Order: sequence, then structure tokens, then C-alpha cells
Amino acid sequence: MKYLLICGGVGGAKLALGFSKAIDSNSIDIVVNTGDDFNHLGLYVCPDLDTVTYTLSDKVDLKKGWGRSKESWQMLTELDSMGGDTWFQLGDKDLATHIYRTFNLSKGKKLTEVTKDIKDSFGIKENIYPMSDDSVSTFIKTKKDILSFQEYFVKYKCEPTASDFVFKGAITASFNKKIKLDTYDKFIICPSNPFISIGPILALRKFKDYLKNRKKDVVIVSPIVNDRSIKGPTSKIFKELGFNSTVVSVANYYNEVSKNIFIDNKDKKYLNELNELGFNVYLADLIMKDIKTKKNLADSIISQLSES
Ligand code: FO1
Repeated sequence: MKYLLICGGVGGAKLALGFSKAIDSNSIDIVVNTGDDFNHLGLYVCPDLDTVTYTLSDKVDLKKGWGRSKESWQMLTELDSMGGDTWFQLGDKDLATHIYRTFNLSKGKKLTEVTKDIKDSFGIKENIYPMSDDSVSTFIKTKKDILSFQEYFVKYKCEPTASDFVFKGAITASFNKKIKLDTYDKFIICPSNPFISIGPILALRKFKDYLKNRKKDVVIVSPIVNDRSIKGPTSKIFKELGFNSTVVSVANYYNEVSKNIFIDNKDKKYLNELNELGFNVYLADLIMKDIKTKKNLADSIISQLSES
């Protein structure tokens, strides 16, 4: 069985790590959101690609979920003393990744190639692919303004009320051509934010259409547990858009591309409602607090899908 993990940042990376501990590296590939990517201080920063890379190589800051562990911040301190822009925190080790990427992109390499070079240098065997080599940028429409992703997420800490999402460039961007979709048996939508992490990937029309045709092989892992986001603003955004913050809303969001959902054991009360909507429902413990629970979740997904 071969799996394509469809992945945003922190939540998706945790499940990808679980899979990497549960199954042979040839059996999983990971496609990652690049809608969060942006130019900052002259550097090309790809937060979700880096979160997945650092997580899979056990080099992530586990407390924050992003950035490097045992990080130092000398550059940022110096920049601050010059009155430079420090709202987006770039650690010294992390900086090397952005410099390496920016330099190689400027030499004409594709993001896919640079991502492979970086993940190889971190000793990662699994393939990690950016969703596209073309630029796609997420913007959040709020009551007052249209914000770029990192302004919304980091500068304003997800506080503005979101009313819509724009994935600039998605109409013309191509889904990563290195990813041979027919080679996968199952497509796992990781427990990342549906709107801002998975949304940009599904905004790539051909990929979404492909998933629609493979609907029975597409499996959602809910980012909502016990009516709350596992992490981040998923629950807040569902409510702002007028939906309940429940696994039912997650299922409805992905309704066009999947009829299979993993929900947490704490959400058993929604089983009947999901079944009535035509969903095959799988139960598991979705909270991944350490390496054991990450692997356990991957094991549970693999075994339940092999039985179905
Ligand atoms: N998230 C924050 O909340 N604050 C930061 O200053 C910040 C810096 C940062 C630097 C590099 C990187 O790869 C990620 C970083 N993140 C930061 C995380 C990132 O903004 C988000 O986790 C993702 O874009 C959402 O998936």
C-alpha cells in the first residue's frame, strides 16, 4: 500500500512523522502546502516545508511545533538593535535553510529540487514535495482588510475575523509534476487546517479533480477533536464562517473529495450523523502528544484502512 500524505504545517508534520515510524519510507510520499511561503528580509521562507523537514528529522522545536530545536537567536537580537523587522522570528539555525533555499532558487533551481536537497541533507528518506513549483500565495479576507498569510497568522496572531480565503496564483499553478498520482493507493488528508493549510493544495484544480475521481481512496484525519482545534485557528475559523466547530463540519468541508473520515474516540457522538451523510467513519486517538501517540495513530490508520 502506498500513501500520499497531504500536509500543512505542524499537525500534518506530526502525522507524517508517525507514518515515517510506522511504515517503510518507500510507502509514503508527502505533499506540502506552499501557500504560506513568502519573501521576508530578502529570503524565501517556506514554513510548512521546513516544519515537515525539521519534524521528520527530529530537529524541530517540539514546544512550538515549528523552527529548530536548541535554536539560538543572535541574528534576530542584532537585527532588533538596528530597528529591523523582527515580528517573524528567524532563528540562527533556521536561517541557514532560508539562505540555502533563496540562493539556489536564485540560481534557477526549482523549489522541488531545493526541497529535496534540504531534506536529503537532514537525512530524511521519505519524499517531501512542495505542492507546486509555481507561486501560490494565501490571503485572508477579514472584516477590515485583506491580509497576507503570515501577517494574519504571526503578526496579528489569527485575531482578525476571517471571512474568506484567496489563493493567488492557484488558477494557473500546476500541481507538482514529480508526484505520480496513479501510484498511490490512499490519499491521507492530514489533520492540518482545512482552510489555510489544505485549502491551497485543493485550490490546484487538477489535483482536486483527481481526488474527486478517487474519492473512495481519500481519507480525512480530523483536525477537530471534542469540538476544538487540536492546534491553531481551525475551530475559530469554522465559527467565524458560520459553521459549528465539529467533525461534521470538517466532513462537510471535504465532502467533494472524500467520504472517509478518522475522528477521535471522544467524538463518537457524531458517528450516526456522519454515517447519514454517507461517510465511512473510523475511530482513533487523534491527539499526538509524543512519538508513541504519533506512531500509534499512523498504525491505527494503516491497519483500519487495510481492513476496509
Ligand atoms: N510562527 C509564529 O507563530 N511566529 C513566528 O515568528 C514564526 C516564525 C517562523 C519561522 C520559520 C518557520 O519555518 C516558521 C515560522 N512560524 C512562526 C510558523 C509558521 O508561520 C506557521 O506555523 C505556518 O506558516 C502555518 O502552518
